[in-house]
Amino acid sequence: MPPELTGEVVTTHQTSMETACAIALGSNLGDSEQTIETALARLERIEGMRLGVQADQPVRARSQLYKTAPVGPPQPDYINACAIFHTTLSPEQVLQALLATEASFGRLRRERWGPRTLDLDLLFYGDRVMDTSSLTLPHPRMHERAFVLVPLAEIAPDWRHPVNQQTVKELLNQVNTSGVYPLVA
Ligand code: A4P
Ligand code: MG
Repeated sequence: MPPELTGEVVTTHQTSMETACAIALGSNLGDSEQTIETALARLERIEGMRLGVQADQPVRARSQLYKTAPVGPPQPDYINACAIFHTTLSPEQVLQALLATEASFGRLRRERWGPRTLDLDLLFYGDRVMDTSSLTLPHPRMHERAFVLVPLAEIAPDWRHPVNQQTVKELLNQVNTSGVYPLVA
């Protein structure tokens, strides 16, 4: 495993310094595979963001890439992936980092759920539950989306959703995963 994919294993989602957060990446415009790899590299370079491992899960901190059928209006297939970062940033600062990274790929917001060069969603920030005009945690639609749960279950199967108390693996068992395939290089 490359060194950047390893990290110390923390015993809780929240240490005095860092909080584990789960991020979903999606793209269906342009060279989506390259976009997701570059986006991960850019996120790693942000001060206070460290690609890490999930509590008690000394496994890869990023999933493989998946090809997924689009949810929403007709549009090209997506490439999706998930990653876990350990961060010293606040939830709002993580969101700003995600929005800035989306913008760095030239994303323009048009149609809701429409095609995009890069979509970055904050799924979990530790066990934080919040709902403000700019940020809802956990992400409000993550629990019903196979294109999120399949990659997330690969790297964080036992992370418990702080609202419905089900693990990612349990949530995955309740959704239809047809249309979500590992991308074979
Ligand atoms: N926002 C609030 N909470 C969060 C959060 N937890 N994470 C706010 C990220 N953003 C959050 O997001 C709009 C605003 O949501 C942000 O400015 C932030 O303040 P957006 O990304 O501009 O809107 P959107 O993505 O067009 O809409 P939405 O509802 O977030 O779309 P989703 O849910 O992200 O779905 N099909 C496949 N197969 N794969 C996909 O990745 N993605 C979508 C987009 C649709 N269909 C897909 C996929
Ligand atoms: Mg989004």
